[in-house]
Amino acid sequence: MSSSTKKFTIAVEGNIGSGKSTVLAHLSKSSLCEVIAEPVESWTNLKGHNVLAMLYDDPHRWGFAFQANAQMTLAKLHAQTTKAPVKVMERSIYSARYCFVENLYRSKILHGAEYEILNEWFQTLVSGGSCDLDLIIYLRASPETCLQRIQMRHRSEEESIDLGYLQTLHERHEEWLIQRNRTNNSPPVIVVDANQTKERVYIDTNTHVNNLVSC
Ligand code: DCP
Repeated sequence: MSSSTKKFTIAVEGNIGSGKSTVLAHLSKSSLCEVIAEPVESWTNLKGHNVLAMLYDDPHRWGFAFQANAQMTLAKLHAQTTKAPVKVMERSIYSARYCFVENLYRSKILHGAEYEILNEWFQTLVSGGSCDLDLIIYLRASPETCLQRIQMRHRSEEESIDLGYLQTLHERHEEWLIQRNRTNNSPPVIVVDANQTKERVYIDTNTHVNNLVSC
């Protein structure tokens, strides 16, 4: 395939409140990109059930169900084809597994058996290649910045999120994307300083998307 017709898939990753949605809204204005937003709406209304609120209200009861559903919905988005040269995803099945599932397990919220079941499903879902990525853009923000942004946006389900939770999730992102301890078949990772103003973050991400397509 020539470089002009080759298609790319990018995942925009980063902690809760790091600014993924605003970066995606910005990239959606580019004719190069087709944006696939994370299905948060389907998590707050799963045939009338708000599984995101249920997760935060009682993580021991709902952590497994929430993450099973998140993995499945994300796998479907990975399999979706797009017309534009660059498909941009908000998060991926990889952050569901390496950040959220891992964090719930290490916090002793997920039982060992639940963790193994989710891991087995994850391995099966990614094994066919439909979840492959060409690039990860990591919006790296301090947990303090993320907390401020979460408090400003007032998503009702997230009122219980505190700095400690964001710090542990930040560590999971760092282990995965900076220390690279999941290196098997991992795509390249570009780190963008997401503590900057959103205008600076837009400029940086645009540059990386253009570089990917032109190389
Ligand atoms: N979530 C979760 N487990 C996952 C994926 C998400 O518990 N596997 C939760 C965390 C948040 C909500 O879903 O409460 C959405 O989180 P994201 O960080 O994916 O999306 P945001 O909209 O918060 O991102 P941003 O603020 O960067 O735009």
